[in-house]
Amino acid sequence: MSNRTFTMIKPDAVANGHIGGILNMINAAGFRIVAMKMTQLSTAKAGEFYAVHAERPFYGELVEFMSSGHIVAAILEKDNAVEDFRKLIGATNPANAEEGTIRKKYAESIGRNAVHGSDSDENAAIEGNFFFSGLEKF
Ligand code: DAT
Ligand code: MG
Repeated sequence: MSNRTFTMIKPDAVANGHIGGILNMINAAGFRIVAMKMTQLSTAKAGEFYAVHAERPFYGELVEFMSSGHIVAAILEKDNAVEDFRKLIGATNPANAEEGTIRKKYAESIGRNAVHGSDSDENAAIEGNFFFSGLEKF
């Protein structure tokens, strides 16, 4: 069990002015922000980040959406970070997300679902390294 995970605040939530609200929920749940940046992904970079979904029918839509505007990328620290953060963000489809989760509050749809959260310790490390250099991760 690692104590770090990786998140993105997605273009829908950034465009709708929810960066502050989402960061408040992240801090209130006990996560420390280790590293953070705001940037916009090219379609190539978004495609690389989501390469694991390349064969899924929604891949094109996902890549287009994730490169459509600014995102906030961050590495978060807490005991049991990956599992606890997945609980905090809620189900992929906000229609199934529990009360009190970030997606319940801020997601618009299954595609425009406000936040990303890594699904394993291995992917948390890969995804954190995709956005941040060693110098930034202290
Ligand atoms: P999660 O982000 O909860 O880990 P995932 O890894 O299964 O979900 O999918 C990655 C993203 O792809 C998800 O956050 C939104 C998009 N997506 C997933 N299923 C979708 C669908 N059926 N239609 C449109 N977009 C979808
Ligand atoms: Mg996933």
